[in-house]
Amino acid sequence: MYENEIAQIAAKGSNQEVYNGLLQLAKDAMQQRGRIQGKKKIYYISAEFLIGKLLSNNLINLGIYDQVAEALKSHGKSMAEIEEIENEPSLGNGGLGRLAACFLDSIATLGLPGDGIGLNYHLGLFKQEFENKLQKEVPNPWITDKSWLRRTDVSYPVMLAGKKVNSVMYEIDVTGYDNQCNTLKLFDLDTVNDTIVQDGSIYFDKENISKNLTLFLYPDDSDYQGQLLRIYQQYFMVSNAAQLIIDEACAKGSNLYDLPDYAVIQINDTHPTMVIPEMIRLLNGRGIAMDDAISIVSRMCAYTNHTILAEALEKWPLWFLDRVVPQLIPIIKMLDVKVKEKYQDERVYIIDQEQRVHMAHIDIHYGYSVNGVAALHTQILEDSELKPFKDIYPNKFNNKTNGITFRRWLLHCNHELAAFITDKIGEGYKKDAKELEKLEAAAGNAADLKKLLEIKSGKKAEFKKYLQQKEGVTVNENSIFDVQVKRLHEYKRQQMNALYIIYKYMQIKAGKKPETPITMFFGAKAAPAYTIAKDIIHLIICLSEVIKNDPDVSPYLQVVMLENYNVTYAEKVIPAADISEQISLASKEASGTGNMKFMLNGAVTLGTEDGANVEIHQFVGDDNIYIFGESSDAVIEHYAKSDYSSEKFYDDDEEIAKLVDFIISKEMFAVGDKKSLIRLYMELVTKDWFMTLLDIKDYIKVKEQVFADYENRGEWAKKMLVNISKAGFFSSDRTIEQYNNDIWKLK
Ligand code: 26V
Repeated sequence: MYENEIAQIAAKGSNQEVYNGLLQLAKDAMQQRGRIQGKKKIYYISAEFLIGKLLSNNLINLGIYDQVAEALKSHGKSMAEIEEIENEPSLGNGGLGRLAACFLDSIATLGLPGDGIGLNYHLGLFKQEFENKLQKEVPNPWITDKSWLRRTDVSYPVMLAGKKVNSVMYEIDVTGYDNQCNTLKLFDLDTVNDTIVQDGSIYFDKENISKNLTLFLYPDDSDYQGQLLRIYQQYFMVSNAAQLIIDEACAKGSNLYDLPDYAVIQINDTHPTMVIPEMIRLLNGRGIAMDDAISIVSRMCAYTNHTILAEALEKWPLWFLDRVVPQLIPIIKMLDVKVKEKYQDERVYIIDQEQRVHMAHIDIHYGYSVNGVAALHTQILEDSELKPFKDIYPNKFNNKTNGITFRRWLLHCNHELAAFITDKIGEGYKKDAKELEKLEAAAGNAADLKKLLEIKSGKKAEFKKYLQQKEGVTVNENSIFDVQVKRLHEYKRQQMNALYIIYKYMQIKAGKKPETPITMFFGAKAAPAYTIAKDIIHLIICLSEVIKNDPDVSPYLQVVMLENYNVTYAEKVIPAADISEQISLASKEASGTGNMKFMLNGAVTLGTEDGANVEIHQFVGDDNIYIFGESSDAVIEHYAKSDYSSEKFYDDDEEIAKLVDFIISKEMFAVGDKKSLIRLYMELVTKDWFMTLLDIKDYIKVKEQVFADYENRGEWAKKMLVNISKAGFFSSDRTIEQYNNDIWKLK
């Protein structure tokens, strides 16, 4: 198919022309494929869709990737060069947004009618730059003249603080793998004006809603105006969603009382929670009695929880909501009264004594399903965080362990590995990921294992080249690639990995050189107002510098902090990784999805028993993963008893103190910002909320074992093979099948 068109496009002069041609071809092809149809549709409402670049992914799903790549090659061009032209939309922070993107791919691939609904942030999340070894945030415009976005004439009125605005809906087609299309619908306002962001700063006038509503993803909400803006965004998103859902259902013949037969809404974390009162308000406005409206909406909405961190659970002061969405206040108050009439337990109230609205509580009382995102996470929700709700609604709770799309995270990002797998077990795994299990038996001989190691070496060399071009950094492709890439947060404990670097540095200084040199890669954005997170970035960059400048150490150890880590970067670094760092404090990482991407690409996990690591451990067995650290039960107990004291660990253990002290050593002060280093040092010694010092020694011990085991290349290759073979469970196709069977019930 499309032979002539592809040949013509490939023959064009500039990369930009080729890109434009392929973009149009893919868009036309998706239109021709048609829409996935069905009476009942899933609406996945999410404030974030971290979709990444779309060209390769769409060509793969359309089945014309190889053809295009061949044609380009015959004209001396490569897919990689053409991909460079596309901007990556940064419409997400991290795992939650990327999960939404993987889910859209799987929903379409399984042929389920389902659309994503979100916001068309003009500048997305900030772009990260490093200046003086510190993170600097700059705007990241991504919308260009020709793009995947399609403007529609769908528009809805939305009342924001008593003033009416009219939305405009954009669409991006989502093609299933060898299947028809769904759409991602992104709402926007025509009045939003990118020029209010002056001088490359991400700070702007947050008062002027009509000009800035969809300018940024989650503007810094450390201040009051930022928080208000976030409520404006959330309401704008869900009011549009609710109006669209009602319209589409009515067009298919719904009388509104039977709305749950036409639409199911998955609420991705609490950001879209206001869809519940908004939908009730709209139905009531169309003449449906309040109790009926509540019953209809409650049978349509399902909620996914993505974190147990208290600071991330949204609680909006009632008067904030009153300023932005006064029309919802009577509804929210009524929903709260009904709860208070039924239950005398303050922990389940929607509006608390301080007049704050607990968004998750709305979801749990007025939705029909509550799910966590990995087995351990769901268990913790049921047993502790949400226990009072579990007692009231035992049947609402369920687990849906996260997954990733194998189209992007294997077929697209690791052609060599995909070809090897296909050669061994055929194409079946592309549609049924569980078939990957066949690989263990099919590829266990010495020649196959050698080939697996060669593929990894190839990806390391490729990444080395990319890094050289992109950042001007040269790494040793024969070193061990140890990778920790994820948002920066104290609970993810990048600081513990940094303490290991200090340990290794000291060991090498003392003459204990590693058998194989080690390169430690980090990639992480910190929230603009999260001081300690920024201090940790600074620490890592300073360590990188100290080591680089030390000729005793630099041949054996290198630290690289990747600038502006994003989906595109992930696609390059994950296939090149030997070791996957998943070292969160047990109980704190709801699931993690990077862990699954690394596993699928043959990296071995070094991690705590947290989130989906627990399930990865069960699948691969003790010999193919490295687990360390205190259990989630022990950690939860430490919090309950408030008996963890980092000061005690520091005072009682000289080895630990030596590592922490290095942060404020003269070597570090020579390259870094004294204030930031001292602040981080103090934080670790006196607070350490996420118990770095509790696990550091076990971490060092197990990490040393990992590096020792790496030396037996044959045995290591077997571990890689088992990890790849057992990754099938972590396909988002499996996750979506479970959402559909247990929650959505579309077919
Ligand atoms: C949000 C915030 C916002 C305010 C300050 C601190 C803070 C800390 C964490 C978060 C996370 C919000 C929810 C989230 O992104 N959760 C992630 O969801 C992924 C997909 O389910 C999951 O794999 C990750 O473990 C989980 O952290």
